Formats: sequence, C-alpha cells, structure tokens
Amino acid sequence: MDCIFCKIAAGEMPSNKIYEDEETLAFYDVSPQAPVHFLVIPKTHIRGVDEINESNSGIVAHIYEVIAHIARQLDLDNGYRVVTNCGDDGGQTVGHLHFHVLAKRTLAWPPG
Ligand code: DGP
Repeated sequence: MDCIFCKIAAGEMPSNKIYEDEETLAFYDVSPQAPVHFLVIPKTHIRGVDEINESNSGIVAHIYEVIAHIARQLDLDNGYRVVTNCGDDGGQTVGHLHFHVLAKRTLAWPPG
C-alpha cells in the first residue's frame, strides 16, 4: 500500500518525531498551521474516522492519552485544538487516520 504515513511509521520516510510507542507515532506537520502543529497517528493503517469500529476504536483513546502527554511535555498550558479531517468534504488529504494538534496561537471558531 502506498501510504506516506505508513512509511513514516515504518521509518522508511523521515519525520520530525516527537513521541513514539508500540502503537502510535507523533511528529511535526510538514505544513504547520500554528506555531506548534503536530500529528499523532496509529502505526496500523486505518483510513480515517470512517473506518473506526468496535474492534479498532481502542487506539483512539490511546491517541488522546498520547496527545495529553505531549501537551504537558510541550507546556501547552494555554490550550490547543485537536482536529481530525475525514474524507473529501472534511478536507482529509492523507488517507491514514491522524489527529492534528495545533497550539500557541488563538484559533478561530467556527473554523470555516
Ligand atoms: P489532512 O489534510 O487532514 O489529511 O492532513 C494531512 C497533513 O499531513 C497536512 O497538514 C500535511 C501533512 N503531511 C503530508 N505529508 C507529510 C509528510 O510527508 N510529512 C509530514 N511531517 N507531514 C505531512
């Protein structure tokens, strides 16, 4: 499968890694939309939120634990936003489930 995030997770493509464990990887986004912008992905290929089901949803809880852990490490005390785009209308461009974490600027709501 030709998936850039699978390649990053496998170490076949470089990334600016922040955190890694057996199930997840976190790395800085190549096109940052905020002073701090990183992605957290499952190492297992899941296309997006539309492929989450009762057999794989445990990874989502774990990813949120990872996000909270990294946020504490990076001192994101003033808050941050977690975003997951899904499908074409959601603006998803990489078909491997990922959670954007944006911080260190005030973010507009609604996002537009
Ligand atoms: P989305 O549009 O929600 O699917 O977000 C995909 C994000 O992935 C986008 O913000 C840019 C980022 N991205 C795409 N390719 C790479 C890459 O090769 N390395 C890194 N670090 N980020 C990437």
